[in-house]
Amino acid sequence: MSVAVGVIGTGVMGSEHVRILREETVGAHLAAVCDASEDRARAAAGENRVFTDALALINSDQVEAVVIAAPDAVHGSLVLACIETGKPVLCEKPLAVTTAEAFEVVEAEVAKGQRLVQVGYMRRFDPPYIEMKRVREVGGVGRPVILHNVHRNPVAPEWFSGHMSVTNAFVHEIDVSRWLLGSEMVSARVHAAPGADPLMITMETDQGEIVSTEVFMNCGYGYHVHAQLVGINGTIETASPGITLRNVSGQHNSSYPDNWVPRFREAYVRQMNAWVKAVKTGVPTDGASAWDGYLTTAIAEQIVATMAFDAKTHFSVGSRPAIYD
Ligand code: INS
Repeated sequence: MSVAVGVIGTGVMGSEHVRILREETVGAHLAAVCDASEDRARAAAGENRVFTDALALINSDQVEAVVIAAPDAVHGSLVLACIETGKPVLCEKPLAVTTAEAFEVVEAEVAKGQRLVQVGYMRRFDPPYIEMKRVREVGGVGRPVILHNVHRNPVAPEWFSGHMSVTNAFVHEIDVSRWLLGSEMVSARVHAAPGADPLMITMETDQGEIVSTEVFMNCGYGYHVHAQLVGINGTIETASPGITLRNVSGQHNSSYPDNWVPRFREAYVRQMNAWVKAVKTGVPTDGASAWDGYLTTAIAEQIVATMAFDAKTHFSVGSRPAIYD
């Protein structure tokens, strides 16, 4: 049986999720679309049902599972509504914008006794990252000591404000570094003035690894995400940006996409298909759980709180409830 999915939000990511559900998802179909703008919702929905009220979509009996791609500020409350109705939800990152709200989501899931939430940290489904994790797990580069991350956007999205380079962009590195290394982040230091671009953030893990990340939201030249894992016996790194190399006019080159969608297209497709499979089987995927989403938001919030001081932040995050083991 095909799962009827409702998508909330029709911005860059909502539109891509709609496309993936229409063209590249096995076992599910698009059933409804919601956007505050009825015209945008209608344009994305095609023949499907249109909503301008997200709660109405979540409560609709024509929707069995929900994808949230609305602005960050409403993620937490919409996920809570999905848990209340008992509907599985794939929520774009971040899970919530405050630690308190993200923890409410965890508590709601624990109270329900059922894992209904997956957070859209899609790098966990990106083939280069998957290969790096596999190599790390089989000891292919020896014990990991450093993970270097580069996270550059050509220009910050127009909806960027405040500390979003941490709460909306760097959250990817918090999540993917935990997942890739199988370690927990224990502290961080930010090497830049508050609000500066780029930021350089170094974290230490509970296994003694160092994770360095440059977050550059206005690098100008293209969308560029790169990671290199340094082990005591060698290194492994992502080989993107491009999927092809060109020889022309005396040059040998590759090109960068404008934003994250082309770079992570395959990851988004794999993420959606894995989520649908989890919805059907009840077995959670390797995607980020509500606990992972909570941890990431908590760490980001603690980094932001100490950015004004040139000091190391030691994270305090509490302990993981058993349903996330
Ligand atoms: C986007 C998206 C991208 C990331 C951007 C962020 O919301 O999550 O993957 O590279 O920095 O603003």
